[in-house]
Amino acid sequence: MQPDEVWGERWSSATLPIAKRYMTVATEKQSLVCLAADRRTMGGLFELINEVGPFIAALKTHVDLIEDWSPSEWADFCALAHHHNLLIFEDRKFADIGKISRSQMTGIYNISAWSDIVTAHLISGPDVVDGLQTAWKEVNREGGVLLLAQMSSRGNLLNENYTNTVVRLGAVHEGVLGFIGNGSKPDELVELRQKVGQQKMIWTPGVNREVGDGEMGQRYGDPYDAVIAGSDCIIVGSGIHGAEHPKTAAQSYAQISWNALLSR
Ligand code: 5BU
Repeated sequence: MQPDEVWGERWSSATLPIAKRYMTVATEKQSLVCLAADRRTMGGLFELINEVGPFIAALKTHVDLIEDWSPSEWADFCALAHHHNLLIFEDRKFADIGKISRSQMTGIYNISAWSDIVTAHLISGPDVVDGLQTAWKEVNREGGVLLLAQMSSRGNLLNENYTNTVVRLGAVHEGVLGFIGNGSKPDELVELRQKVGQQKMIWTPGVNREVGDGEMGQRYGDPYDAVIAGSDCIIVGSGIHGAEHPKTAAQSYAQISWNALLSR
């Protein structure tokens, strides 16, 4: 199957190269799964990617979680991710003014050098996106920003008004790959998709086959329902890395998400 057949308007109206890259990889691997690789050691990360790499399309990192992080091991880790044809997504949730966000893409972790996607809050205004895009341009790389339009955690302060503003500003910004939506609430996702339209992506954390409340205010919705409601990528963490058999779990999330996309 070719990506344009599977993704329809999302493919034909995508403007960012990274959007097409994601859709191509997801089609090749028949998986709409982004693994939230929340492991605290480099060894743990390597082990996880070696196990589930073939069944996921993207890898979401929190680089500042890793206790034994070093630039050289991180370079090896990124090479392994590329070997598995994975997009690398640093969930940094940038929120500062444009020029500081741009600088925060460098620094000790040098995020602009290896990330394909990053998250940002739009609380400081749209210049945060320009700052992040400038950082990628400065190292001759292309990337895309996912704006937090919703969150999966209970009691979050991203109310409907705020969501609407983020979508209105983000939908017309060419540096924006799409939006983070709340994977735990399919009804909210349907509404978000209506607001976003067909062009931009919606990626959703808060997804687990065991629906309900998670640890410390996290909430989970069903992976199939999330894709049917309009999610283009299910972000799954503990559903995979916390499973008894991460490989089997990853295969299962891949299959569910792919079937849901085909039905959609
Ligand atoms: P979990 O183990 O599937 O609950 O992991 C979820 C991941 O998604 C974790 O890395 C969070 O930082 C991330 N996340 C989230 O859970 N909810 C959100 O609204 C956003 C990110 Br934005």
